[in-house]
Amino acid sequence: MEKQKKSGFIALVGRPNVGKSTLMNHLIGQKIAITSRKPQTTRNQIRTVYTDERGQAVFLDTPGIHKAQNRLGTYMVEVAQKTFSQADIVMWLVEPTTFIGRGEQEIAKKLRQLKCPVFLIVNKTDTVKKEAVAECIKAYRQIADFNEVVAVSALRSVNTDTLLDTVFRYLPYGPMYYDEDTVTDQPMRQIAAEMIREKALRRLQEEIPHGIAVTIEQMKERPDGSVMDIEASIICERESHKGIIIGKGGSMLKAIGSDARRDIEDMLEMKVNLKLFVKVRKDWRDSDLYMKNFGYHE
Ligand code: GDP
Ligand code: K
Ligand code: MG
Repeated sequence: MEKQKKSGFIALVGRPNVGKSTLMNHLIGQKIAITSRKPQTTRNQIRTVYTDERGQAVFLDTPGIHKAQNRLGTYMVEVAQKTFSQADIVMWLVEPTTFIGRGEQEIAKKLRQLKCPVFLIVNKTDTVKKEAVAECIKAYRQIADFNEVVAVSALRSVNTDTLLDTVFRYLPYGPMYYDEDTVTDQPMRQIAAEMIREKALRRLQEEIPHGIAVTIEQMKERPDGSVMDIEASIICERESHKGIIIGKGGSMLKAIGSDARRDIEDMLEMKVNLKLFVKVRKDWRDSDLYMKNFGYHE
């Protein structure tokens, strides 16, 4: 008789830049969620699916819980809270420090209302001494109760196997929600858009705040299957930003495009012909219409 499988949803929460996307990518062994040094890279909820002989773990990456500054901010907080309610396990990722800020207090408050198991995951242990990790755990134990505490380095995949073992110990028996070779439920278009946005954020450094979005206008495979033609627009809030994104003689846009093209080619495993445009849309972050247009909705 075949052994019964386990399955369920694991919500990843934690302040921006703590390494949620990095951890997910390393758990499933490939790049799906984009990562960067800038906070708030992840806007929508991204599901990542890990399957092995034990069953299926579906990870829900969320935007950090933080004070909403505009409509987009409010939306992100709502997504984060919704994720909690769907979870079989909540994993709280933290930096390996004893600093507990207002954001952490907020998360702790939310976690106290949950009935499901909560894990504390201390990430980036490659950057500090063992004692610092122990101190960190002690500090967090004073503000919340945890069913499990695991120290990892998502970047170097240290202890991530232990984390998976722990996850499977807690998951209930259940059905496989996805095919065994599915790694994400994000449509290719959306992943391609996120990859372009990541490259733009990297290249633009601090020059442009979070006021950019990316839309895919066209994504079409040539009939002979040789090339994927993609047309995409980078949307910014100001004319002056447009100039920066395009760069001298188009150099910045070209660099963003070739960075993104390489990643998209890796993902699709085929040649990509990428055309990038830049558009100005004032106040898109406060506009419901544009948010829908950009895919920030269910
Ligand atoms: P998110 O905002 O929580 O999704 O964070 P990201 O996954 O985008 O990571 C933010 C930054 O932290 C990136 O530059 C990562 O490379 C880095 N990072 C993530 N995990 C680790 C880790 O275990 N060790 C170190 N040294 N850096 C990490
Ligand atoms: K980030
Ligand atoms: Mg992220």
